[in-house]
Amino acid sequence: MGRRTPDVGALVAGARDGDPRSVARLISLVEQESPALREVAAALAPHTGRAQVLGITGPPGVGKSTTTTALIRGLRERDLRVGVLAVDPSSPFSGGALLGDRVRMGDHADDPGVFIRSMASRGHLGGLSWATPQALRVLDGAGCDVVVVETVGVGQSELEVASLADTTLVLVAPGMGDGVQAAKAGILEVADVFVVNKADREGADRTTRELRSMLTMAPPSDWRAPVVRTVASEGRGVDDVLARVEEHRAWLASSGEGDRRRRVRAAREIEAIAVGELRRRMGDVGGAGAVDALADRVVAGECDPYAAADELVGRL
Ligand SMILES: Nc1nc2c(ncn2[C@@H]2O[C@H](COP(=O)(O)OP(=O)(O)OP(=O)(O)O)[C@@H](O)[C@H]2O)c(=O)[nH]1
Ligand SMILES: [Mg+2]
Repeated sequence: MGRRTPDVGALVAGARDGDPRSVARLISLVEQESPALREVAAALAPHTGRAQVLGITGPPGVGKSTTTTALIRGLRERDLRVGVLAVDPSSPFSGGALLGDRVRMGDHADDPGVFIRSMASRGHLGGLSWATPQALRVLDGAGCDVVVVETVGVGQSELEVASLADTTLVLVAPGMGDGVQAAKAGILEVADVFVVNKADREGADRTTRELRSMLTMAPPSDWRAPVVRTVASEGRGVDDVLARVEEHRAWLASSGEGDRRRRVRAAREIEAIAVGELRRRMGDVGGAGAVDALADRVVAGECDPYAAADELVGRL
């Protein structure tokens, strides 16, 4: 099998058998925007839609990776297969098949039920890579019951992770002044579960109280985000987080909200692909100097830019 002509069928079959190298290769094809992507997507489609996507966001250093590692342990105890996509992590993970060279491995590197992959965020700082939804599909297709997406909460990325996830965990820690700030930044609406991590530190009570009182002011909803306290570095509170995640999963199913979120997600994906395709065709159309020729006419006052744009679009 050459690098240039991947045997997509074999890779997808391998991924479904839990072969980490096949999973890694498929995610690489996604990252490289391989021409084989369409074939990959088509081959994966019948095998996707099962995984629960768990978004984890929060400010730098709040304990996202530590929490993810603790969640992996809890999920493995429940005999669930876990995938992890870390978007630009600055700290190492442990516990599973390393799908690439950007994340260092820890103590239980040989667990075949865990796939971990780090992805560079492209486009904007801290934001989710455009490739993340496709990589999610690979892990879903590879039979992961839960896929955790960790992204550092700066700017828009917590909103982005929430748009990808079925269930979004927002982490805060005492003493970082994050409780209030998080709420102000609109995080209140995206959090399905709040986690006050580093509960071993002073101020955890206050942060928890602040969050709870802010939540009482949120607009009424069928689902009220619970506030859970954890000491992720010691695994404390993690079972409680998993219990809330399970409750949220059940609520998503019974309320119809789960289907609604997935439809929104699929619609965004389709739009992004379509816009990308239009851009590419636009490039083809404009490539032969067509835009330059139109620009000359606009500069010469022979036509206005709207008419020129219409002409260009008309050639697509
Ligand atoms: N005291 C205490 N320290 C913790 C806890 N959880 C994590 N830490 C420590 O906090 C530091 C940051 O943890 P990470 O899990 O790397 O945090 P992160 O949010 O993934 O960080 P970035 O990916 O860089 O944004 C590490 O030194 C952890 O050991 C906790 O519950 N209590
Ligand atoms: Mg991290």
